[in-house]
Amino acid sequence: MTSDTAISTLHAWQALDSRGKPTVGCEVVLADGSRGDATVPSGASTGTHEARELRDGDAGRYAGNGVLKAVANVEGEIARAVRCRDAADQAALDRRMRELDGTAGLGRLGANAILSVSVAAAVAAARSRGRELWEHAAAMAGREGEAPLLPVPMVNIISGGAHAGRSIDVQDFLVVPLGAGSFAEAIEWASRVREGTAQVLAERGLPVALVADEGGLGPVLPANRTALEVLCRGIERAGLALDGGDGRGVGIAIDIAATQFFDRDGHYVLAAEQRRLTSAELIAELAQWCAEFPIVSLEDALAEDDWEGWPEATRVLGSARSGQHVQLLGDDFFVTSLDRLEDGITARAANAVLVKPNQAGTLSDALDVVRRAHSARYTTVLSARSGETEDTWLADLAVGWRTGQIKVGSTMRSERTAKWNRLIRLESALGGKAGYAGGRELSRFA
Ligand code: 2PG
Ligand code: MG
Repeated sequence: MTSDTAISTLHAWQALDSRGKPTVGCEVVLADGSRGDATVPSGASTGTHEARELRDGDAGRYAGNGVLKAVANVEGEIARAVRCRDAADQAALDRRMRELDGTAGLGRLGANAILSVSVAAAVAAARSRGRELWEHAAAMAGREGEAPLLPVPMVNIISGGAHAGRSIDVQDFLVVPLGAGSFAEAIEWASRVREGTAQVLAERGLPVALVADEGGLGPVLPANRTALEVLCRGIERAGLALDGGDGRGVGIAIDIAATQFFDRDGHYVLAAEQRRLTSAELIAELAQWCAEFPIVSLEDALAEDDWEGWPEATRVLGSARSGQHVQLLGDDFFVTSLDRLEDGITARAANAVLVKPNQAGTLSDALDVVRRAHSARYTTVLSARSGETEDTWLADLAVGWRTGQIKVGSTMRSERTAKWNRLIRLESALGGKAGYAGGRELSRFA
């Protein structure tokens, strides 16, 4: 007998992401008629080791970025392989697709194709059972009985690097509203900081050339540290306090995205400042920043394969803020890969993992990374990509999987606000039933 949640049909299409680049959309229909759909994101500063998107490569349409081959794979090979399989058994479904692809990076069928099915199946299974997606995600993680947990947001204010025409080398400067008492209040604080920072930039005559890819400010700045100074003044302008270690103020998170400016002979090239640094020199520079500014999290402080530097960076920078814990977050370094995380744990490299489902290629693989991270006392930040859609499944995963933190971009642009709004709505609907991770989350295992 087929179960209600057996997959009956898959339908896929080529959608557009927030950069106007094609991405895969997919709908899964189950035996009981329940439907779930999903569109998948795409990065600009991608790590070498992440799962592979399949793009058409013909220069004629969308400059080769079309995803019609991936769409055809969903409706052809993948549909044939998963038909009649149980959408409620996420692990088995994802395993089947991984076997079918047969490559480590899922590049044959496309990680974009596979993830779209993985997520759409979860959405359909949740609907079939009359559950919210976060509840289904909690069940998937074996945490059904626990209170849902709203994550602390890490919110983009200033961008450089690959997200803003490389006006500065460092990619993203974000705020973590440590002292806010709820998710909604944290977003309100971040929104005020964005406005305050825009005012400070305007007063200093620093032109904001563009709204960056994730909705942050993309100013032309003379040096990377100028962004930190301006951000601090922006926080104060917003009437908020810089984090002083008591958890009441606003902390700064930086995505250095160091892979992006690491050259072949092993140097970190700060083009905006015409400087070339060794790994040790970059660590020293960042330690200086941590001593001067209220930095609570450093993402990709070093390049993706700088395995010598990462343990040192973790040792030095993890406590570079006079006794305060600093989160050392691996993005391109871990690429949401269990194997790389294991190596990192063994090497004592980093103390936190950025989790991007499309780096892994399936929901189950991403969930395995969250679980392993927590068991090794690494904190987790669920993250959107710089190329996103209006879809909101990421917000539900953060709550159900209890990742504790989430990074989605700035407080404007609909593909960003869609996720914040989903979390605000969940917080309001769940009321006292839900917890809010709060600012202590970043140092929960320290
Ligand atoms: C990152 C992400 C999101 P991208 O580097 O953390 O900010 O960017 O999606 O371009 O990799
Ligand atoms: Mg990053």
